[in-house]
Amino acid sequence: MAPAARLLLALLAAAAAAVGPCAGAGAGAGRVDLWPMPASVARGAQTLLVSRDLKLSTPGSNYSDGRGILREAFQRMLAVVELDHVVNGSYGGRGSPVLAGVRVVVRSPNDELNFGVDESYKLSVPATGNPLYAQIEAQTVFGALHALETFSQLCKFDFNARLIELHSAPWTIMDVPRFHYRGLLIDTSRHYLPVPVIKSVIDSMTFSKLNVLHWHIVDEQSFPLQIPSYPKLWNGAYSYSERYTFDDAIDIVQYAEKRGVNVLAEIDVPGHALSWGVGYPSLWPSATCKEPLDVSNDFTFQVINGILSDFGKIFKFKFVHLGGDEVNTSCWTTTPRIKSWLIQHGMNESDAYRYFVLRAQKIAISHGYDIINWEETFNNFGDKLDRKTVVHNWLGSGVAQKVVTAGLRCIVSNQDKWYLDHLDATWEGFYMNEPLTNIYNPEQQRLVLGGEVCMWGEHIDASDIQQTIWPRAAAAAERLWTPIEKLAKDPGSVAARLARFRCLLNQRGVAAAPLAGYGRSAPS
Ligand code: CP6
Repeated sequence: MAPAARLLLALLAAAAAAVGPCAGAGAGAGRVDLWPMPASVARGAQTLLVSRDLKLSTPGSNYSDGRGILREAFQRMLAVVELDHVVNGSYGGRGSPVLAGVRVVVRSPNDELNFGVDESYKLSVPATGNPLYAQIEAQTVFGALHALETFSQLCKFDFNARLIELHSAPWTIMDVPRFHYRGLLIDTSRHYLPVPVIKSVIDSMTFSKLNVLHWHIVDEQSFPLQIPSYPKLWNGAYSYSERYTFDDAIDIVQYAEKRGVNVLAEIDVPGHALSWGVGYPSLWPSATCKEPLDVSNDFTFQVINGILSDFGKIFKFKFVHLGGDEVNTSCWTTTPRIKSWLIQHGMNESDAYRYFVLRAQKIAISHGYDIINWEETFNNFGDKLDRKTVVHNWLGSGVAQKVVTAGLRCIVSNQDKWYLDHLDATWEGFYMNEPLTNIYNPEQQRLVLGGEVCMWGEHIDASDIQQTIWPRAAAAAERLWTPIEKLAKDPGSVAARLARFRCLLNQRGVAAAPLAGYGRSAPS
């Protein structure tokens, strides 16, 4: 191409981008506008109209929907596609077939969510038939929820005609996640997040099929959760109002479960736990040296046991996260009482760190949990970790390969790519971060459970958490959902589709930020 022509094309592309990608968001004809991209998609060329009385039917389903998970998800789907905005009677004269309803067949009667539940589904939207019904088949209701989300993304609201159109029927979509663990971390210790904000984060996760909310509840700065076994722990909250009751926590978990989202609770020990001592000062090594938690005192482990016992009544996920990162043991050696305990037990500082982590692991296992620990525990004494341990990477790339070579399971969150608090980390970087880098053996690949993007709370709160999470978390969500052979090698080729998904989030009330470099320049 001649340089002048290339320049002209570049200018045209820049002009189109400057208009903003939402301009074309409603059109949808002739392209696959789904995020994350399903495992397999076939489509045709027929436009359908979606009935404003779209029906849910469940013929011959083994699943009774006693908790209303499916019915409520269907109602939420109707709300996000804005069926209530469709004007009565406006179907006349359009001549397009009208989709009357969605038939859902769920094979398993079990509606208990947990790690590894079957999330696969098949969604077909025929182009002919009278009445015309979309068909969803899934092993579990949680696969059916993903199918409803995919269906909602096929529906395009036409603001002119006040109709919902569904282009490119017939559709046949077969879908299954690449990884079982697709997480997002929130941090309620550095800034309190009100319950409705946490719920809105959960809602937004379902739009890109993320399925684990990692709740970093407590840290050095505040202890916001009520623990009935040790009722003074939440004295470490910022204020009386910046706290979660036991019932709030149950409410959040149930809210998440009904949407197919597991809640992973974390207590980060022995470091990152200073706030515990506000209510129980004997957990501190001394009044002047306050973390890590006192390793020499049995009371420390009684409190951990009490917390995990109460967790058992709230958090039904198979895993609990016990932290274990960034432990600076100097308070242990500078506090004479603890120093002599170490000598008496023949331990140096790193022995005591290991002793603490392993004792906490045993307590968690006694309450029926498998454990997740941050990677420092593996880096320091990986061979001693309980075999139920999942190692949570964060310090950079490369450790996953070492973890699976050692036969342990792993979750990937390398901070150079998947830390949302790094504001200069780009969506392209989020998209391209591959959890199986340098892991080729299929058995070892299976030990990588998935990955998680992390929204640490030091610099964000309720006012800006959603715009900091989205759209970059969605870029990671496609990496974790879509088969690797269908992922873009060049993120530029998915920019327009992600930008349209970003607009969809805005339409649904999620304050997702514009894609930097696409439709707007990056803030400098
Ligand atoms: N808090 C806790 C943090 C971090 C970690 N643990 C953290 C460290 C470095 C960066 C971001 C977050 N704020 N408890 C590390 C897992 Cl860059």
